[in-house]
Amino acid sequence: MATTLITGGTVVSSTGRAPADVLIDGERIVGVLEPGSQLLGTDVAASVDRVIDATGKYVIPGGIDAHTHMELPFGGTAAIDTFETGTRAAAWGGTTSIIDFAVQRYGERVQDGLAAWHEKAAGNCAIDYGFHQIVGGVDDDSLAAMRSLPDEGVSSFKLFMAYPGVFYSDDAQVLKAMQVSRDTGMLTMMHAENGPAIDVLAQQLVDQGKTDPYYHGIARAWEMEEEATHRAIMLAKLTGAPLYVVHVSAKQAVEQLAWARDKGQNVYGETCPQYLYLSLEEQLGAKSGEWGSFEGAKWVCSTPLRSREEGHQDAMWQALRTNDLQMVSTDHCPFCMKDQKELGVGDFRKIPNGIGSIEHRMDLMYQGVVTGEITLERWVELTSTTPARMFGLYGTKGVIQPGADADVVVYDPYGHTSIGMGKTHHMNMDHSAWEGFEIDGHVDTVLSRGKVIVDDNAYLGAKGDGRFLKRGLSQYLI
Ligand code: DUC
Ligand code: ZN
Ligand code: ZN
Repeated sequence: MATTLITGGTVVSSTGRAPADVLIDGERIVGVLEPGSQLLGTDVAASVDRVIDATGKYVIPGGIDAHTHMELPFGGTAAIDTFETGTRAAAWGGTTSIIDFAVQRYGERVQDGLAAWHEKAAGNCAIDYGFHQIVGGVDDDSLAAMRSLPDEGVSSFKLFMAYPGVFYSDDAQVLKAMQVSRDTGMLTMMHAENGPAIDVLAQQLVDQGKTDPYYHGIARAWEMEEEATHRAIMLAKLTGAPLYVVHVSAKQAVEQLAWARDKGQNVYGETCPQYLYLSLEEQLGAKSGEWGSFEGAKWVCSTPLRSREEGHQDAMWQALRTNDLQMVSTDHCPFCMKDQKELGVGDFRKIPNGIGSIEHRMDLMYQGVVTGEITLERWVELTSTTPARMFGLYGTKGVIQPGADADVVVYDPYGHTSIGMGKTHHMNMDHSAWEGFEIDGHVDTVLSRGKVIVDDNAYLGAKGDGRFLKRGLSQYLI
């Protein structure tokens, strides 16, 4: 087994930073050493197989993106990143583990949905991967099947209060699924938007001829997110289920989470880079290029982008600082403009919902360190350590310490990353929602279980490097 020493860098954890050398043996970290790496009188650097010079750089635990949708069937098409392309792009961006969503729909068996996701991913991933289970059809069979998911290493499931006729669960179904969550310790992940009300508003807008992508965000008003978040909280309170609200974008939804947490309820929330940096106003103003006003389709996702004037983006950053939100995931769900997003020309309801960001999450969140929105330690906590703790991976992932997997990123704070179209990103899309973003930092080297998979702007990994992560229960259960 090869030994590696990462030397000269500053090791950053969720609780502090210090100059230290990281010793790796095979797939594991075996030591975090004083700089200079003398161990029992031996010069460690002279005796290892490989030395990685991290002088002037940060050494952080690999990113964990706990919300991705490779190949998700949606709106008559499917998310364009496969497990192969999406996880490779993740690696480029310093993410070394993902948790994707296996899908069960009405009339289908939960076991079959999970098996299908194993088949898509196995042998194809560049980095380690786990699954949550989407339960899109809550009935007696699926409720019974859900109880054995923790034994399969799937310790969380997602329900949708949106998308009637597709993934939607009504309150009775949510209540029953949350009872399973309470009994098993599985985390209930909630897409909290009032889908039936949104569908009425969307129909009325289309009837008025308001069909541009921008109206997607008007139909999915923040009141719909606030209301559904509150309802999810109350159903979780009633049942005693641990609740994790995904892709929070409305400041009023954060207020609901903070209110419940202040009362001692076990609820958590994530936001995504798009809700920190992008806005409804910019989506409205996007009229460049070949797509004209349809350009806004690049930023159609759900929950939608929110108004900057109303202060949602500032509220998300604040909540990340105050721990009213605990994590940042991407909700990576990429669709090309050609043949995919363009299905919604003339009717925003037909635009497949989703943005691709898996490659940029670590960089985009580091930009928050540069601008002073969050600290360096909080960057690591939001993108790696808390995801590991929240989703039953901590110790193996999310931390640089002896015994942990050697998933390590060497990040150069003096480097630079320009985000452009296809030429500069590695996701499978024909565009980028992040085009034009400039990052004051750069992912230099990425190790996945001890193997260097990205170094000096070159991809050195291989399809099939990644293994399935059998997850334990969340550390956040009480
Ligand atoms: N939101 C998206 O933007 N895409 C897929 C599903 C979801 O909830
Ligand atoms: Zn969702
Ligand atoms: Zn999602």
